[in-house]
Amino acid sequence: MSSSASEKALTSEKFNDLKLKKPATNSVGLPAVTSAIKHALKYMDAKTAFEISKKINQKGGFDCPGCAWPDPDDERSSLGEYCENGLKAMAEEAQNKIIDASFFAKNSVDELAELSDFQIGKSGRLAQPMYLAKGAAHYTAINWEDAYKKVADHLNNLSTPDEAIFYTSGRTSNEAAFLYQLFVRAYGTSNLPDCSNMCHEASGKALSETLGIGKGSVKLDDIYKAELILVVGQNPATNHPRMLTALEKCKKNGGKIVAINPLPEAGLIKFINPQSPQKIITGGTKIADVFAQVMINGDVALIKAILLKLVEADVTNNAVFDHEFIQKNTSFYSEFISDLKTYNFDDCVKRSGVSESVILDIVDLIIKRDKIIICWAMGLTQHKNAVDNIREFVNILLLKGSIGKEGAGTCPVRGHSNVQGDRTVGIWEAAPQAFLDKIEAKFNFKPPVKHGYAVIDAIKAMHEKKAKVFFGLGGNFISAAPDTVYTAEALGNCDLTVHVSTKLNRSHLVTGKEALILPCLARSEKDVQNGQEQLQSVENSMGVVSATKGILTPCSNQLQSEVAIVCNIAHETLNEKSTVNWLRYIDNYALIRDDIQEVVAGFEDYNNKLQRPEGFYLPNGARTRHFKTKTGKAHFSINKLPDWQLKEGEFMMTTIRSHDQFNTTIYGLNDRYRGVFNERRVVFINPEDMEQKGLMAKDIVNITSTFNGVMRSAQKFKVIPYKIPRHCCATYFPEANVLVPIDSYAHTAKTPSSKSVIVTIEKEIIQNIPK
Ligand SMILES: Nc1nc2c(c(=O)[nH]1)N[C@H]1C(S)=C(S)[C@@H](COP(=O)(O)OP(=O)(O)OC[C@H]3O[C@@H](n4cnc5c(=O)[nH]c(N)nc54)[C@H](O)[C@@H]3O)O[C@H]1N2
Ligand SMILES: Nc1nc2c(c(=O)[nH]1)N[C@H]1C(S)=C(S)[C@@H](COP(=O)(O)OP(=O)(O)OC[C@H]3O[C@@H](n4cnc5c(=O)[nH]c(N)nc54)[C@H](O)[C@@H]3O)O[C@H]1N2
Ligand SMILES: [Mo]
Repeated sequence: MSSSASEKALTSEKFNDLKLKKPATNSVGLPAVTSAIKHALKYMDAKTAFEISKKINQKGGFDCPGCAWPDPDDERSSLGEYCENGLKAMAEEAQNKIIDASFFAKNSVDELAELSDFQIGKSGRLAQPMYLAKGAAHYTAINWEDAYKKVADHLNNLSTPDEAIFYTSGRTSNEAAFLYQLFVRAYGTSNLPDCSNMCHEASGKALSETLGIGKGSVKLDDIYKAELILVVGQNPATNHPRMLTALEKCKKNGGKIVAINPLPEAGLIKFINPQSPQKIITGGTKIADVFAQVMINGDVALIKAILLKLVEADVTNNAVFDHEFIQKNTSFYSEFISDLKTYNFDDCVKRSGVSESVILDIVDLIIKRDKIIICWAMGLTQHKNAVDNIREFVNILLLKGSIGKEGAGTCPVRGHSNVQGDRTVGIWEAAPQAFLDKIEAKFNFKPPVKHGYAVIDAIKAMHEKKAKVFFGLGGNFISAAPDTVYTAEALGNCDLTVHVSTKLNRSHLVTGKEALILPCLARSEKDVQNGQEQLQSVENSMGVVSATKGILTPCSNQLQSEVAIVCNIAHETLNEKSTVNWLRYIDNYALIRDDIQEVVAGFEDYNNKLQRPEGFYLPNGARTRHFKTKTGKAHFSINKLPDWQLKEGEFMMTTIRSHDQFNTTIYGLNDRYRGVFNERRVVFINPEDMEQKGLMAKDIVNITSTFNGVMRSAQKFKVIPYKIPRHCCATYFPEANVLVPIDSYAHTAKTPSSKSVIVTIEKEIIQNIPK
């Protein structure tokens, strides 16, 4: 009998050979360069690696498919504008192995599901369309026309378009994303969940409410000019390595940096610029001037403690806050101050886990400076109180007038390379009415007004059998989503699951009754349509739209571009009913941009502006103090202290990325900076907690979370003693996603609370597993 969806969804519990070293006290430098080159040459041939390194993130080249950190507006480094992990991302895309029908004939779906995520990823690039028939054990080849027809037949047989779900991951270009959402709306639903729902959705919500725009306000140049930067809940050395170069510049200009994190991440301590031979010799730049080792989910308490001291200081000398800015540009200041005064400083200090002296150091830095930037990522956004976390940090900026001026503002550091652009061009289950009206005016059909499902609701709808077709444009839904077993059951309930992908992943193995794999061109590959090389575009974390053009020969001649796939499916599904001529876009992507500029604000003269090598900035009200909120001013907000409490023996668990992964793509089994080698099924625990529980390094434990009376467990993790606050622990995503309850998510944003899961940890009884 074949395995169930949930059996196939779980990551392998087999151990490797865990080795531990002392965590690093600095990041990047020569080891990063050598590690990147070694990795690249293991999976790519030398010529490809060289070609890539010359074009990646260069003007006229292609955008790194890794993170969304911006490229400098002016000069680009001749030594290469990429990082160790960008090169690893490339090695995944440009690897020299391919997967075709013979691979699937040899390996059944059940057999593939037995492999680890690392092994699945290393199987090779998907090279031809594949189909899994009802009840079949193996995928078999299918031609593109039949594949399109199957998707169209399923979609046209649903009783309502709302029974279909159209997921997007953040690598899709603006052009493909725009057409995709246009198709989904023309088909008749707003079910457009995306990876952002699990990522920066809470930032979008908090920033829209308080500053009138769901994106950050700073430019790269502001980072260089800031007097103080707070880096909160973010591990830049691993996830945005080029950010460290910008932080280094800030420090060189006299700026100070505060890191707020439960873990002493290497990159926050010291950075050795790999582009500077001198720095490699002299030992680099100290990054954080103050490190606040906050309790997991202790951020609101920490900020409240800071705010209370700031108010006290302002009352004493009335020069701490920018009262002119507050008066002229903000609303709800007095309400905010009266609420703040109901909190007790000592209580907040205790709940933050940070010592009073460190808090006073931060307060002192804030008092004396007003060019302040707050940078953050998943450490703030993946909690029940995620929106509050971010709004509370915005309060600090508003008090100081640190928004809409040079060297100051908000900097949510986005994840996927085009996740921000996808949302800008319409991947949004809750798109504003004004956008829908523009679509209607331009394309002559009425898009559905009702909001669709975001990720959590999409999973529930599939679980409850209200949705029957799942379509993924990129991504790896089963491994990225929370509550692995529940999500697997949900996908298993579908009649059809379809994935447009570059690489094999677990979502191709945890399928509906039928499944399709549609292999597409990767960012780095040439996209030639009708004899012409096509250009696409992306938006980075700071709102710059720029062109990207692949340079490599595609790994197979059977791949199609995402644009072509979307257009063909739209044409096949909607055929003569459609008011849009889908097929005309395939031959010339400039036509897509002509239409985007008529629908999306800020894209006027799109094709011409894209010729600028450095790209162009989209308009951003917060940058110029034009706050598009209900009152037309920036809003102070009132946020409660989160009300969780740990019972005896419980831990607050956060799920993090290792240095050797890009989300669910596992590059390797090491986490070099944290001193962990050759293993991912690990849990980081404070040595004092270990002693109390009678645990030794490398002991095997099982982890359980109980939420609303339902128990979820993850078996067999090895214990690692680590400098993490007491009563906290950390595991890697996606191995621990099975513990994240589907119903535990951020209020209003619905980001799964994968950074604060209350768990218990018990030693595994069987002790005959090799350590
Ligand atoms: N190489 C590489 N680059 C990537 C990615 C990748 O997987 N690999 N992923 C991309 C994506 S999609 C994203 S969204 C970003 C993610 O980038 P990050 O947000 O940096 O990634 P995480 O590993 O989730 O790290 C979260 C950080 O928050 C800290 N943290 C955990 N809980 C808390 C808390 O309660 N409070 C505070 N203050 N901090 C906390 C953790 O210790 C960790 O340092 O990176 C992008 N870039
Ligand atoms: N517990 C826990 N869960 C998390 C997180 C966490 O911190 N903790 N982080 C969350 C975050 S921030 C995010 S963004 C999500 C990520 O969720 P996703 O975006 O769904 O996951 P990825 O791992 O980035 O997707 C990788 C797959 O995308 C496909 N792919 C790669 N490049 C391309 C391309 O150019 N085109 C197409 N069509 N496909 C491509 C490949 O097949 C690859 O296997 O996970 C979330 N889940
Ligand atoms: Mo993300």
